[in-house]
Amino acid sequence: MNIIEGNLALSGNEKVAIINARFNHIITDRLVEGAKDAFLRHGGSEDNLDLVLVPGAFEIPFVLDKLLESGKYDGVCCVGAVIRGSTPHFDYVSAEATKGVANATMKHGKPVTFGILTTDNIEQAIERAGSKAGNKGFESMTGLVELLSLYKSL
Ligand code: INI
Repeated sequence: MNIIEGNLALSGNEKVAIINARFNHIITDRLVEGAKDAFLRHGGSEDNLDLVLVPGAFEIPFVLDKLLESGKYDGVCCVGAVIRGSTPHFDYVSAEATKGVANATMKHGKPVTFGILTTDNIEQAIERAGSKAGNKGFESMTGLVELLSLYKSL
């Protein structure tokens, strides 16, 4: 059986963007730190890493679409934190962010990863932003590194 899979080694030439939603930035800034750390640890060059800031997770898909359309990036890592409140707002924002990221990814055929937390409360978000449940930004960028490698062999 031929197994086709990516590895976790970047050449240093890959051009990558992180899109970060500023909403809940106490959390999302930690996700960016994790994503940057993963990119550099796997051999990425800081000069080839751009950070694009948007107001909230709802805006991530529109900017993702533009970045992929530009042809400047080999892949994009999306991070954000949608935290449930007392109204249905959470459901709309998280659904649009999820659907929108998937749609833009399918449209452009480039590697994109989803590091947008959707949590019931701030504690769950803190746990996933560099404390007891790890750092989802780091995990999301690590996934992107693997996909960048895999796409070269597909
Ligand atoms: N945006 C988030 O990224 N996280 C949230 O938890 C959130 N909540 O709960 O309101 C949120 N709302 C803002 C939204 O993403 C848009 O920026 C805003 O509606 C303007 O379009």
